Amino acid sequence: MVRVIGHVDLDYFYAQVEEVENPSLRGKPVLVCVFSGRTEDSGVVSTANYVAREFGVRSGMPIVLAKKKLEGRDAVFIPVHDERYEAVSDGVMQLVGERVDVLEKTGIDEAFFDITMSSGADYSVARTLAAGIKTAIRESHGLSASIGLGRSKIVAKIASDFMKPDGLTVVTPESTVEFLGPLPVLKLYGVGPKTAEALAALGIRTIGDLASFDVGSLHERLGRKTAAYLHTAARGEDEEPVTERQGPTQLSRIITLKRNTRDADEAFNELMPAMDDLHHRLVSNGTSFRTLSTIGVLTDLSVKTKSKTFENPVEDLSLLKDDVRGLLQALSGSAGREFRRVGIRVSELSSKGDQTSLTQFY
Ligand code: DGT
Ligand code: CA
Ligand code: CA
Repeated sequence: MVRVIGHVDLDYFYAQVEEVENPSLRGKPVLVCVFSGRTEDSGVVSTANYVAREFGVRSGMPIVLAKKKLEGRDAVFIPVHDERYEAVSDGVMQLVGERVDVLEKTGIDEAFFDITMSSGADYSVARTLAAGIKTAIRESHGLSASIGLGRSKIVAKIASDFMKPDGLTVVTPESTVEFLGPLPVLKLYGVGPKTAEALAALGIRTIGDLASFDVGSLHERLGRKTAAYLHTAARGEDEEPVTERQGPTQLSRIITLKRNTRDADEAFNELMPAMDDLHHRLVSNGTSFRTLSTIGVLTDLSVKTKSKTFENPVEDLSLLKDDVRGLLQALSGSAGREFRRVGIRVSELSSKGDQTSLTQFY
């Protein structure tokens, strides 16, 4: 099955958090710095906003050098506030986690996600979901993020970096080879300066050069494993799954209706098998949930949801058919358009024997 993998990365993260904290900083060069304390200016730039980057300032640059580049520019130098960034990171990750099938956090400001199921493997639905994630991050944290979507982690990661800041780059399976082709090999995950140099010696500079290079000769020069990896990566065909590190935070099922409709009962009847399937998944894992949502993808591909939160964890989803029907009716009433797809989602999950999360509920 074709997958829809995403990579989300917050823009100029530490500096942007500082701008949210103090909006008067906007428009000025802002540099978040790790001051080593040896002398007033010793230390390095942790990150800088895009205004400062215009003047050549980069992460890791000595503060002294950055000061030179920004002389007379009214630049602001701020010490790092790690706890602040951690808290924002937690909030953003939770919010993204609630909107995707699987989330894999890979750094303080970035994560891979899989939305194959929730998009029904439809890249136009996936684009809408990703735009919704960006909006949610902006609305609840005031931050811009860049998102890339593609068939694999390699493609998603390159795509999120492609149009920074505030980017949304969707690389469909069909356009993958064309998208990757002109990019330098250094953009490929796992290709550092050393490998890039070895490849340059073979006349390989772009990912396209790599994709069309004879695999046999690549084996000879770089060894079997590296060659095999590079060959697959150059086509964006890596199979590496997105893996949740702490168990899922939500589970969902979405289906495409036989025909577009505003009729909630008709939609409900078609959703039933998916609801049963989700019920069995929950029972077999011993998982209960507190929030039940229905999802409607409308004919204009906009995505709407209605949710209901229960006071205590619910173990038996099959008892909630009337609630699901009611949520679908409310959704259809407020949507103003026909449904194209409908779905069901349970979140705020807890598992039997998971005492810590159970006690949190009481
Ligand atoms: P972006 O994603 O290019 O818009 O900019 P950032 O600043 O978000 O860069 P990213 O995603 O590579 O790093 C996330 C945060 O990690 C960044 O805001 C500050 C910190 N960081 C990144 N590189 C360095 C570094 O070289 N030194 C230190 N101390 N911190 C760094
Ligand atoms: Ca970033
Ligand atoms: Ca990052």
